[in-house]
Amino acid sequence: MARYLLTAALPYANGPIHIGHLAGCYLPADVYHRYLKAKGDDVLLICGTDEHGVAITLQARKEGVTPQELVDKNFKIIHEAFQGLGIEFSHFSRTSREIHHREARSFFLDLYNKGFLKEKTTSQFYDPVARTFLADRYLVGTCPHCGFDGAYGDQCENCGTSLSPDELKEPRSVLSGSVPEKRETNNWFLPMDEMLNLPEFAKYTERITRWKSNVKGQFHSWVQQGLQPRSMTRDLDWGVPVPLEGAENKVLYVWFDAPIGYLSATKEYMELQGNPEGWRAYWESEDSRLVHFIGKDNIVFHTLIFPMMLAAHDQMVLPWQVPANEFMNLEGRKISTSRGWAVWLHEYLRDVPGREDELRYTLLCNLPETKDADFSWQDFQLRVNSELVAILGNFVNRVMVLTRKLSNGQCGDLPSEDPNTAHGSLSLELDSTGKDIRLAMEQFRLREAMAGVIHLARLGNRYLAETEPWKMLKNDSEAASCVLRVAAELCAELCIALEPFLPFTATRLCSQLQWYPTDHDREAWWSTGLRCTYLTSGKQLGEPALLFTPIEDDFINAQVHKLQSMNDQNPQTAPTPSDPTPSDPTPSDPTPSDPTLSVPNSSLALKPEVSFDQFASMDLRIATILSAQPVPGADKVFEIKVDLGDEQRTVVSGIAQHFQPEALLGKQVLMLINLAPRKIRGIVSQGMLLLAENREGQLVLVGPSGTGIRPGDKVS
Ligand code: B3M
Ligand code: ZN
Repeated sequence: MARYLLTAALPYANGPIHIGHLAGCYLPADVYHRYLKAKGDDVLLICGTDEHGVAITLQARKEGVTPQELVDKNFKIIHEAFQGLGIEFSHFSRTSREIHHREARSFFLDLYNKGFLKEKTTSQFYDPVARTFLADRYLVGTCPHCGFDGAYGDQCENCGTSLSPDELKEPRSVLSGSVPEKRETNNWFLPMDEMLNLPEFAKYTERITRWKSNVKGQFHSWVQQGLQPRSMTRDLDWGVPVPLEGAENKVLYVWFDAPIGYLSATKEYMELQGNPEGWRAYWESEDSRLVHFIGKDNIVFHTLIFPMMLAAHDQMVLPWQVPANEFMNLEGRKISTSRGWAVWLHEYLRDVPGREDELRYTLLCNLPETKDADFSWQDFQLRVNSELVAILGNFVNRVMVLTRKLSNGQCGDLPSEDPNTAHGSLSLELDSTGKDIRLAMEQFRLREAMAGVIHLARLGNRYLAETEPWKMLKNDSEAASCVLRVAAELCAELCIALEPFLPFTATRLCSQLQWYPTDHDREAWWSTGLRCTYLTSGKQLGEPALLFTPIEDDFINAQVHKLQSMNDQNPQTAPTPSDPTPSDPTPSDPTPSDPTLSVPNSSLALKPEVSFDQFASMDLRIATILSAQPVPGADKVFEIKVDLGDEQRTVVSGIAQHFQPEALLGKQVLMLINLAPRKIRGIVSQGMLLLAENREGQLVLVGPSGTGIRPGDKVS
């Protein structure tokens, strides 16, 4: 039994939760938590709202309420929405609570007393009318890149470029509209450059080899860029006051206090449990595994800044894993809350009651684990109708209805053990699929694990199709009853396998079977793969009922219409396509999605028909890879030189997270050579390499190596 402390990024209480947040971290955290619990591990999942920082004060201003009123309102909406979707935290706290303020202050003082926080004077923009220093977001002006008048001090939302306040032309204060002046102010800086060498931190970086490549990539690119001391205090009046003399009117930087929220929430939980020292086992003991579930924009804070803070503090556990996800888009476009381009969880739960697992399922099937993914209402309908209804629901319903017909809902006897029968081979396949599911879970490949669970039901359908018990009902009822018992056992097994992913369905299935797994049943299945006999001969099953019903076209159309009309209400800000990614990345996202490589996200989503002429206009050739090398500052793409027989070309291809450069040398690959050249990362890319994506989201070469084909040969 291992001990785990799981955390899910503390959502800002500046607004509700949307599907992008869910796919980014909350759903994976919940699934993993349920899985570890089922396996019998000692595990906590900690979360809460992040209630400080400029994100809150700006939104409160916009809504004309106080920051406190805003966070009180959103805490409630967020917390209830999570509960509604079955996201189960061990504890859900808030960073505005007294215990958190106390904890954050004492953490800061501890680092200060150890010499890790250095005071420095810098000059910052100051609003002489509002009499306050201005955070980057409180400055607007003209973007030096695109000329948009309304760019913020940290980013231009028109062209996506990240800015520093000094780059803004004609800066104005958001608060008073006045022209800001520069004034000197003191703040306290964390010397990140020096802290890289802390022994605790250095030891921790060895774990990083085991991490997902997107996380590793960002970590390394931050370190390679060279770390700078970073200010951990701000001139703001909303947050945790800095516990030092001479720091009046200053608060802790929100990214200093927020991750400490994981610790203060654990302490609060343990106090509520009547075990005030209980947090130590999770935060201080060497055998504890700290896992941060986050989205990719939070990677630097969870792999560098917070671990450095922990390393500088006493005896703290540093992250064991940071399974960060990429972004979830919506209908092919970036989710944008300001543009109304989002599906809000609390609205979904209100408008589509009783379909919690349908949303969980669609998101789990599309988790952006290795690259940005997409949610569309059409895919939602397809997933529900052709997978949940047609595979899972259909299997269970057939078993329930046939058992009712045959024996009034009573279970028959099990057949004798014989590997050469249909149930023998079913059993072998169930074993091996179960093994795949468990391995995928251990490696944080939740999408694949979800697919594996549906495959169990698919195997059940196949078994029924082979044995055709409906034909035996009359003349060989004993054989039919054995077959249906085997199938009912699989339904029971599905209760266990489904629980971490689709808990509402698991509960409904249990009550249909009138059977509930014990802790031992769960533990055996999830930790060792032991499949028990769950039911007994003569056991009475419950009433058959449909687990899922199809989603009608009208529903989908209404949802798409709602999105569109929300978007129309924000006319000056039409959604931008999410791909290709515009211009330079922000520092927290050094890896924009690569426009040269288009792989369909879902094998089910067919593209529209093309004419023969359209097809014939594509010049497809065989290319041999001559060299592949990383592109500085972009960890997803390689610069690749290829031989096309009578010419050599360069392409920039987004395959860097799937191959070592050496593994590509000499390989043949399909290439679209008449794609218009385009500049990517400053390199002109002259074509596109075509690869296949397997079920795990890994790219695979599909070139014809070894078949006597030469570079430049046509493909038609
Ligand atoms: N509130 C940012 C976010 O919601 C931030 C996470 C804090 S985790 C300690 O993306
Ligand atoms: Zn701009």
